[in-house]
Amino acid sequence: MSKSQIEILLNGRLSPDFESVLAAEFDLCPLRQQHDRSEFLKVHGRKFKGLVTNGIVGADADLIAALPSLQVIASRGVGYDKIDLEAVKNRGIALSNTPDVLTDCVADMALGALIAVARGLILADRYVRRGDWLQQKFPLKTKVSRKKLGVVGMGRIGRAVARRAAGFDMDIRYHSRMPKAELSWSYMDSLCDLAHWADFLMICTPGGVETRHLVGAGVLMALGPKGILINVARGSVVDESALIQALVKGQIAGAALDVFENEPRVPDQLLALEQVVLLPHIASSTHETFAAMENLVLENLQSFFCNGHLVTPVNEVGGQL
Ligand code: 8YV
Repeated sequence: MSKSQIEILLNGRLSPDFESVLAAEFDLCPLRQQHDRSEFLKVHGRKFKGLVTNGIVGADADLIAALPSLQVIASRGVGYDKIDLEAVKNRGIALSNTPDVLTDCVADMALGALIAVARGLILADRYVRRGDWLQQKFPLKTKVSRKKLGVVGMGRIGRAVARRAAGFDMDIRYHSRMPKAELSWSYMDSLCDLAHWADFLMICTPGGVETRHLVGAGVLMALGPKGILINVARGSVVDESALIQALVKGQIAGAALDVFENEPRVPDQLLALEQVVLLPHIASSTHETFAAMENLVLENLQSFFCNGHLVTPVNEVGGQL
């Protein structure tokens, strides 16, 4: 395809190679290169028909308002909680995300994080490097197979996690807004009851206002002193202060967190806790998955500007991961 004259604004970063691919096809302008963003948008905002972003940075109401000709937003990532959906809907802007292609990697990482915290993998690695193994054997940790896994949010990622957990002979139950008739795993209407039942509680639900602080002090108390929390969804789903309290007081046994309320800033109290595995929001971060997500961003833009249709449109508010 030869380079089109269509002006696209880039908010946030994509892979450098992919930014070059986009720049070869569209008139691409990375917003980060502008020293005075609001002045730039005041002068040039009107010319952009497309906005490309990622799931972490998104597009807030102010940015969308500064782009009066905007027709389409293509976001890399499945979560779109950082995109102001009200503005998108009011203006009739088309919005695409990149579902499915990241599901495997996120689910792989979810199980990896669960095993890492339960079996103490990160601590064990440090133990060997420090030479402590020469003195004594590494302490016993928690078994993973045949345990009870509670999945919060049974969309694509929750299901992929559950399928993997079934391979570990785990007993699986889930909580979501509605039971899914097509699934054989047991549904639990109350998140507290699910947490009480589970050994491991896995958060796979979308972020946003609807799920903000869904996991708070009550759910953590219910999970109990042997329970482990794993979050590969959004930091906003967990009340981080309540989580820190629960960990410090031994009300839960441990946690594996790929996402944080104010990432990339992680509270000092969490940094100090050995029973927590901390990951820098990398559940989908593989060469293969990023290439697939970015390819989908490109396909969405090409399709939209060719025939007005998106390949993977975001159809509903509060969709599933
Ligand atoms: C990515 C994610 O880190 O897809 C999401 O919603 O959180 C992650 O897969 C990011 O969004 C990629 O841009």
